Amino acid sequence: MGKTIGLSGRRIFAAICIAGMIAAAGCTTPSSREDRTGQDRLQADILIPNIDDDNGDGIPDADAAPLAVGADNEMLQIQVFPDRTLPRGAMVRAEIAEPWTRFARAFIRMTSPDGPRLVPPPAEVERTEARKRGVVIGVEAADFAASDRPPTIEVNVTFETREGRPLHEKKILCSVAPFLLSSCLDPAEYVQVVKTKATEQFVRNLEPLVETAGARLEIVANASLPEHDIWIQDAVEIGYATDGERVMHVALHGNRGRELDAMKAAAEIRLSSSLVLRPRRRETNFSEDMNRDG
Ligand SMILES: [Ca+2]
Ligand SMILES: [Ca+2]
Repeated sequence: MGKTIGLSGRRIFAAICIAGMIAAAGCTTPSSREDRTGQDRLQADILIPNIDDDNGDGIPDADAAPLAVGADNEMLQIQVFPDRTLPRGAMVRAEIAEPWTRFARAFIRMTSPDGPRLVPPPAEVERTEARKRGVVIGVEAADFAASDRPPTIEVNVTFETREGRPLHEKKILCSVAPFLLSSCLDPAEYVQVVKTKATEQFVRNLEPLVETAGARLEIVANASLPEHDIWIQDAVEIGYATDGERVMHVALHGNRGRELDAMKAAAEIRLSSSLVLRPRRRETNFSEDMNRDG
């Protein structure tokens, strides 16, 4: 019926440590992303899925056109240096390899009078920029890994002549941060509870108890909600993701197709740009987590 949401400093620290270990094991640091060697060295970075709403338009960022350069923390910008001076008119492609093709996007950073912007590939290489700063590839994930989608995204970057003759290829590897389930042992920041005719008295009784515990009660109510669609833990699964530096609160969208799922999705994306939702395929069953989440 209710769900507690919170993330203690200790758990954030633990999450950062875990992600930090991943980064140390297989990822470059931001300052080492520059690849000036000209060799086909593999690069890797950690992506937090870009399913939040940094521009507040109510649409997860990965489902819309890319935001202004620098406005979206979940869009990694990775420099790639061609191994030689490129001929006039050279093009660059950036393609997401399977099985992530439909679940990630790659863009090319281009200059414009209004400042840099990210455009879909292919694009003509800006040779002066490329000599100074390389070609910058924007990469974002649109979902977490799944049983048929390992947590590594491969981006194939190809430089070619204007006529399409390949000149040089590079691969970029990006790790996708895992979804980490929140624990019911975390101190609660707020408690979500569904209020219908069936739960009115329960919600009334709960409110002072939640306040005494130092948390806030968030009542989910809507006239269109069926009286017995009251189990919030079936409608949303809460957790977080981290790249070792940042922690993003994540709420997975319920997959029952019930009214409460959709209502929670709309409410959460309005509530906060750091609390995000995305419909999930029925590969996990939130109901099975009930006993763990409370
Ligand atoms: Ca974002
Ligand atoms: Ca958005």
